[in-house]
Amino acid sequence: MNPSTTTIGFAGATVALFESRMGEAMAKSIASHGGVPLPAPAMREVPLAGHAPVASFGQQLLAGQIDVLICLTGVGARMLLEALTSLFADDRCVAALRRTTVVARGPKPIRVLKEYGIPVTLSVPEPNTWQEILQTLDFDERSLNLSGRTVAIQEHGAMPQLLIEALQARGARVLRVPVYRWALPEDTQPLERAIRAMLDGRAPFALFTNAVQVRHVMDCARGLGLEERLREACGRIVIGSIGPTTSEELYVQGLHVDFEPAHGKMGPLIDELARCAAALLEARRVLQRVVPKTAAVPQDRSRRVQSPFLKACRREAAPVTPIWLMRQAGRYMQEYREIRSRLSFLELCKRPELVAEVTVTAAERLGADAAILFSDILVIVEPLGLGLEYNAGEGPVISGPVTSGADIDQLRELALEPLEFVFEGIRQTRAALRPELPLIGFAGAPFTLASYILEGGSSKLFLETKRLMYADPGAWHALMEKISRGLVRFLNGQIAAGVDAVQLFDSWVGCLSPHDYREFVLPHTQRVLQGLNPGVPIIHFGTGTAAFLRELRQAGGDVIGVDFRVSLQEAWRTIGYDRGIQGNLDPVALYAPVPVIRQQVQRILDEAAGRPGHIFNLGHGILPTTPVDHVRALVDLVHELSRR
Ligand code: 1CP
Repeated sequence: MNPSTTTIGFAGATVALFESRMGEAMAKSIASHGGVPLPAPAMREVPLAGHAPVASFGQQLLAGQIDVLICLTGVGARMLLEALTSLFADDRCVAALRRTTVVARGPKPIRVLKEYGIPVTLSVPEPNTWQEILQTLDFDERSLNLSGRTVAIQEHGAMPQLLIEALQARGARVLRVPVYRWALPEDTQPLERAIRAMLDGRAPFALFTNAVQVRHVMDCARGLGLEERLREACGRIVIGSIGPTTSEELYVQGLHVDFEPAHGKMGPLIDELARCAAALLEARRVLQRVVPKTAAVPQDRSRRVQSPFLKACRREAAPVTPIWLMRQAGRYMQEYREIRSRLSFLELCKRPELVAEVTVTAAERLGADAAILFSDILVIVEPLGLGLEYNAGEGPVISGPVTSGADIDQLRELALEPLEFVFEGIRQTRAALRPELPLIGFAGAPFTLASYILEGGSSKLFLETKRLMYADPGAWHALMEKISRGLVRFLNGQIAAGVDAVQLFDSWVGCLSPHDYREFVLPHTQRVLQGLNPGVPIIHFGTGTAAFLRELRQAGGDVIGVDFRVSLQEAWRTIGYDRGIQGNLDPVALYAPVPVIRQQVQRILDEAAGRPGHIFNLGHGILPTTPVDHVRALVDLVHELSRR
C-alpha cells in the first residue's frame, strides 16, 4: 500500500458504511485509503409475495393499454421480465414491450432490456434521478405527449413519489409495478453498532449509497429511542452521499450532506471523498463550533420539499409559478421603515430577532413563495479586516483601502465566528417562519464583492477593479481566491444553519466582456459553487449577462437568475433547459398601473411557456420608492395567471 494514501485519506478514522450488496468491495476500498470500515448493511431485498401487480401490468400490456414503461433499476427490470415470462408462459409480453416506448434510467436496466432484445426508446442521462427522467420525457424531440397516456413504472422499493406526481401533473395515468421492496436486514446488530459509533464520535464518517438506507438508519435509531440524538450527532459527522436522490432523502430526514462524487458510483464516492476527507472533517468541526447546535429545525424540511419554490428549483411541475423578489424586505415597506428608524442598517443586520421579524414580515405580507434572509452581501467585509458603514444616500463605504497585492495579503481569511449573527438569524427566522415556506440564504459572488472592496463602495465604471484585473492579474487572482475560500465556508455555514436554497449575487459582473468573465471570474465562481454542500439548490444571479449566459451556467447553479435586458425565452434557450431560470420583470415596471403590470407578467409567463423550472422574480432588486400595493398585486398576478 502506498504510505501516502494512509496518511492523507481517512487517516485511520472509522467510516460507517450502509451499503449491502457491494459492501465488501467498498470496505476494501475504504481500508486502502487508510480508513477503518464499519460495515452496517441497512437493507435487504424482499421479492413481493405473489405477482399480482406484475400480472395486472402484463394483462394491460397485452391489451395494448400501456403506452410507456419506465425501468428504474437493472435488478428490478430483470425481476419484472422474469416474472412476466413465467406468468404468461411465453414471450408475448416481451414482444409487446418491443412495440412499447421504453425508458431506461441508466446503463443497468439498458443492459437487461438488451438481453431480452427490447429496444430502449429513451435512455436517461446521469445522474439518473427522476428529474432527468422527466427532462428526457419532456424534451425528447419526438415530444412525447403524456396527456391521457398510461405510463407504467417498474418500482424499486423506494417509492418515486415525486416522479409519479410530476407525471400525473402532465396528464398521465400512472401504473405502479412494484417487483420487490426493501426491508431492514434480519440481523440489525451491525446497524445498531454503527449508529452507536456515530453517536459517541467513534465514526466521524458515514457513507450512504441509496435513499432507502437513510430511511432505515433513521427507523432503526427511532426503534432504539435515539433518533434525535443521532440527528444531533450527525452534525459532527462528514456524510458522503452517492448522488442527488440520496442527498434529497438525507435533507428530508434532517441530516446534511458534505460530499457527493461527480459521478454517482461507489468507487468515485470513496476515492474522491478520501482525497478531501481531512478538509471536510475540519470544516465540519468549525461549523459545529460556530453554528449553534440547535441551528436547524431539521424534521420540518419534509414540509417544504413539495413547495412550489423548491419544486421549481428541481425543475418539477408546480401548481403555480413561484415568486419571490430580490430586496423584498426594504425601504418600500412601512414596517421596515419603522424598525429602521430605531437603528442603523448594520445594527439591524446584527440583531437576529429583528432579522427574523423583518424577513418573515416581508415574505408574509407579500404572499411570496420563499423568504430571503434579511442581511447584506457586504457583511463579510468587516471580518476580512476592513471598515464598513452605510451612509444615507451614498450607499456602503468600505475603508481599507485595498489597492495593491500587499493590501490583499493583509486581508484576513474569512472566519465564521464574527458571522455568528447571520447563522443565529437563520435559526430564529426558521423558527418563526411557516414550516412550508423555504428560506433562501445568500452571498455576493467573488467578482461583485471584489469590486466593492477595491472601489471602497458602489461604482459605475469599476475603474479600480478593472485596473487591478488588467495590471496585476496575480494580485487579482489572489484576492478572488481569498474571497472564494471564505464564501465556501460562509455559505456552507448558512446551509448547516438551515437555509433551503442559496443565491449567489453577481450583481455587477455585467460590466465585463465575455472574454474577461471567462479569464478573471468564471474559475473562481465555479470553485465556490462546487465547494457547496450538495443537496441544497443554488441560484446564480447576475445582471447585464446576456452576452455570456453560457459561461454563467458553466460556472454553476441549478437556477440561473437573469435581468430584464434579455428575453426570458432566449435566455433559457441559451442557458439550456436542464437548468431552471429566475426572472425577470424590470423593477421600474412596478411603478406602472396594475393593468400594465398584468400585461408584463403575462408576457414573461408566455416566454417561460409553462416549462417547469421558472421562478418569477424581478430582473434586479425592488427600488425603495416602489408602491407596496403594486408589489403585492404582482405576487397575486403571477399566481393567478400561472395557475395550472
Ligand atoms: O435600510 C437601508 O438603508 C439599507 C438598504 C439595504 C437593504 C434593505 C442595503 C444596503 N442592503 C439591504 C438588504 C439586502 N441586500 C438584502 C436583503 C434581503 C432581501 O432581498 O430582502 C439582500 C439580498 C441584499 C444584497 C445586496 N446588497 C446586493 C445584491 C443585490 C443587488 O441589489 O444587486 C448588493 C449589491 C448589496 C450592496 C448594498 N447594500 C446596501 C446598499 C445600499 C448596497 C449598494 C447597492 C449599490 O451599490 O448600488
